[in-house]
Amino acid sequence: MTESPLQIARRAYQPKMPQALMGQVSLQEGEATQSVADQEAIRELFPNTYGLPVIKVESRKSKVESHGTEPLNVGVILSGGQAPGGHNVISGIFDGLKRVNPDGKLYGFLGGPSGLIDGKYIELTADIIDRYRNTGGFDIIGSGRTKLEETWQFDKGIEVCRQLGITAIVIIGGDDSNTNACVLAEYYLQKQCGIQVIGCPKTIDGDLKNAMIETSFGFDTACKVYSELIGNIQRDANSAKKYWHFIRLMGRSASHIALECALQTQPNICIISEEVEHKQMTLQQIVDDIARVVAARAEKGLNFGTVLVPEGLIEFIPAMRVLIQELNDLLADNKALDLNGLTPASRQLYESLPQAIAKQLTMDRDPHGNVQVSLIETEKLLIEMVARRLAEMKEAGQYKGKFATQHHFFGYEGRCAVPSNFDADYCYSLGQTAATLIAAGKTGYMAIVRNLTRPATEWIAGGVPITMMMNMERRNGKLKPVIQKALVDLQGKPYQYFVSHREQWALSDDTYIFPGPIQYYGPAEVCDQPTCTLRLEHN
Ligand code: FBP
Repeated sequence: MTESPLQIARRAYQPKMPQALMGQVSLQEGEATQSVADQEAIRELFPNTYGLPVIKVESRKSKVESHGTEPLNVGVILSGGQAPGGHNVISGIFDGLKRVNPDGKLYGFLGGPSGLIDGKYIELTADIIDRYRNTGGFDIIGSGRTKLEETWQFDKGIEVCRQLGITAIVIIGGDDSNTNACVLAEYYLQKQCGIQVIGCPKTIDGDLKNAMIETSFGFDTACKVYSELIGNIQRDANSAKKYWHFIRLMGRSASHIALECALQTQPNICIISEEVEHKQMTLQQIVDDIARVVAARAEKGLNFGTVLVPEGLIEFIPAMRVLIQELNDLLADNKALDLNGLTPASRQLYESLPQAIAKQLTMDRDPHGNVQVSLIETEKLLIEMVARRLAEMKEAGQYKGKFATQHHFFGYEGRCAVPSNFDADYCYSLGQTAATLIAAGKTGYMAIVRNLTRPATEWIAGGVPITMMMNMERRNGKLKPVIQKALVDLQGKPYQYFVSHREQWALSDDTYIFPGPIQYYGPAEVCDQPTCTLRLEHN
């Protein structure tokens, strides 16, 4: 046997999708749009793709609206980290193209954006697509983090597309990849080379969302997987009553994953990096807050608990951010570390850190010379510092409990999970929408599907001009047009709900929630629920 029974069953799953995408479609165009900020600068950089209208896909009784029913040859690229549902975006594009004309072809560029430049591709035939329907992972064509941002790369892309007769490219990626998709769309329009570019919102981190994009795909499944694991740990903690579990959760900068998992599982503590930054908290203040809860629970005889730590925390602590920046500068060009090069405040902070963490801060650099924060074991740092603080409190007679700990990091466990029904349906719909936009001759758009807290048949499909989501930001010392990254909104309902419950969750012995594994077959209230974040945001 080479496949599990679930794998076989999932292959036959027919994703649900918006009613409007099921038959003949027509596209309704709204008003001209503007970028979210820096309008003049963005307009100047994107003269051909700026100001396009938002598009809504609607049902239509007659013929498919497209710039002909000629077969379409399309290339697809997976960009960046894996996210559950990518294969369904691709199968949605495939089915959408075949619906326009069965002679249309879909090519997959291998290993991410570099596949386009290097001309590495496969034709995605029905046989291949069928093997990957509703599966997790990006292994159908692989992914990569090469950035498409230079003219020679765009020109190489034209050459490769011409050889294959490709007239449209779909880039499935996060904020940076979609920004690059827009730059590519603009360049191809300027060159009048007849290649459209459409983006799709992907990332488990959940930070590609805004007024037009309700959520990025993969966030739902990843959070459900992590929440299952956290729930299991909470059940264990509740049973053994002897460990504090510190759990670091992926998500790069933003704390959306940690917040969503907190809403799903109700842990004793969840740190939100955006709050830490807003309150200008020090590492010691975070440690003191945790120690306070540990001591208060110990008073009640509860020497156990759970703490959720967002992956990006360290960079949101203002003093740590300064230290990391200074270390990046000091260590540039592989120079040996000379602590005298640090400012006195940074040096003091550096020397106060547990040795192992201080070492991680100096060792792990990415190809751009930046510290790789995801490799810093913040959960261990916190454990060590909280233990130190509790020892002081014990000395002072303020704490009598026991502090035995376990640490965990959940990230890769969730990125390639079998997509939840939500992600399977959402991604397939995104793929179908992308094909619809291509058939209508659109470029510079991201495929979107909205109204996601309603049943899938009521979802609204469409396209949003990528320039509409852009502003100018400083990157590597230069002002660049980029899609705004969404951090946790401290005024938003998900965070507000968390704040209004966290004190109760901190001290209680019966508020844990145990979500259990993702369910694929059964009643909709068990299998098709979107995330708590989406439900709170959209009521
Ligand atoms: P994307 O933003 O590309 O979707 O990647 C998300 C992510 O999983 C982050 O949560 C994490 O910090 C990072 O990728 C890990 O990167 P890598 O796969 O290179 O280890």
